[in-house]
Amino acid sequence: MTQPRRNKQLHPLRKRCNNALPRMTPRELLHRLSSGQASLRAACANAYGHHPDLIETACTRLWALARHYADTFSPDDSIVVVRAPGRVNLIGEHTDYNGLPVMPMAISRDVLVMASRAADMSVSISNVEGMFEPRAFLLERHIPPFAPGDWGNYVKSAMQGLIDHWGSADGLSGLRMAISGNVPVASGLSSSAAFTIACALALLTVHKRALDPLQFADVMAQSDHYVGMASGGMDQAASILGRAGACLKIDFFPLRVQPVQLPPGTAIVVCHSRVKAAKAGNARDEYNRRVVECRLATAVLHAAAPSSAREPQLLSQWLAWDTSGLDDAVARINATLHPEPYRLPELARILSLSEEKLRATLCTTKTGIRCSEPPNGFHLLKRARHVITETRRVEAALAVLTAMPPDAARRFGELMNQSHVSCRDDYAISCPELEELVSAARDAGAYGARLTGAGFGGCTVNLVPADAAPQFIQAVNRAYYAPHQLDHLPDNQFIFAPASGAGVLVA
Ligand code: NG1
Repeated sequence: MTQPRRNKQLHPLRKRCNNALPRMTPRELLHRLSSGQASLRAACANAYGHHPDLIETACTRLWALARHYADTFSPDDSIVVVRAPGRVNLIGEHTDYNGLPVMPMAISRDVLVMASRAADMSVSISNVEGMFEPRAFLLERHIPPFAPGDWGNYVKSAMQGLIDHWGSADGLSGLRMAISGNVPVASGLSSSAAFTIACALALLTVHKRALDPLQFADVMAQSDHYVGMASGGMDQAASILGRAGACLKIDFFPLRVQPVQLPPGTAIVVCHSRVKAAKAGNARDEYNRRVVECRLATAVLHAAAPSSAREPQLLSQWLAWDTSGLDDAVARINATLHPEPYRLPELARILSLSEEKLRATLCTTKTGIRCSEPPNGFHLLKRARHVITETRRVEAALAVLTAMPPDAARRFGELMNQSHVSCRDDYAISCPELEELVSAARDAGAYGARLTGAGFGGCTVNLVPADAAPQFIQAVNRAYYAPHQLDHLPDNQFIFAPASGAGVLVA
């Protein structure tokens, strides 16, 4: 059990709330917003950047949040306001749950939570946009989930994650929370991580409890299992540890973060395919199956050449004992795993396990979801090859962005293009719409274009010359959105600069 640290100096993410305002009521916040108070604008600038449009948008959202809170709960509660951003992954796809590196950046779209201490242990949540029905539950040591797929489980997962970390719900009281978000949902931009982190940060801030940001990211990655995902920790790390102006090279076990600059004169444009990559249903099954295939590949690789060390659970652990480096690891994967899909009887024989044992262990995710054998069998060679070559591309991207040669944009873009091919051909996570978008982006002059996030829909991420970004957007609009009659929709394309991570606006 970990005791909460109460030292004020260690307040969570204090560095990010340098300009945080003291606790106030929604009524006072509305008053300050209507009078355009400088300290409020400074808090917004600190979180979102100094451009007047960004500050205006932030103030408008805060206004709606305060009004909603006042109408739903009370205008006179003593409230905190926290935010947590979504993220876009530049390179390093499906590597995180293998313990291997990623390179995302936090984005300016985020989830805002206004919260106050409840008089009892109840947590009540209301959504400004009306996308989600209100929910209420009790804070307790073990919080029973709502029905599977219920959005309220994301709030519960945040609270349960922190309670598990502390080992008890002692000293906590419930919360009243109003939530507002503008991260597109089911698009691969981590709206769910932004959501859970903002809820957890609200609980921390209301109770003035401390958590080191790296530890916070670890706790939040663990809490994801509450909603049945066997994901890695990229989304949580990016949302919590994001830096304005920098993307992040993130390594796992232990979690480490290295900020890196994008090539000068480039911009990141994200294009939404408008195919929903919903994490309930098929996309989740496909995601969990990739996780299982990687574990099976690790076991088969280890069985072929056992090391004296403990049996590896993750491809990162298998790699660590293969001291000869990534190129050699790719060669060993190609030499050891056969291209034909693996069937359970063959796997059981190779791993000296009964089929039942295999189903109950390697074919079951950490969250207890049993992954049945796909009709065509498990694709181990392709999945393992993607993960290891993707790791090599992340390391190559880091080298390019650290050395920053004159042709850094072209070289980084080329690595993104190679990543996309591997995601499509070896990991099989693309879809026709993403393919169309990627080729539209290449035709429109992107240095690099690839799907981003889990795949099966969602967004592409594109590295483009900054001064040509508006023309790029128009060209992709003509090539993709207009022919699909999607061009009337809002939020098809975004220009994102790396944004700061989760933080506190009103403490
Ligand atoms: P998305 O679906 O893009 O939020 C998912 C995982 C990540 C990572 C990527 C693939 C969740 C919540 N997140 O991201 O951890 O594995 O896929 O790189 O499932």
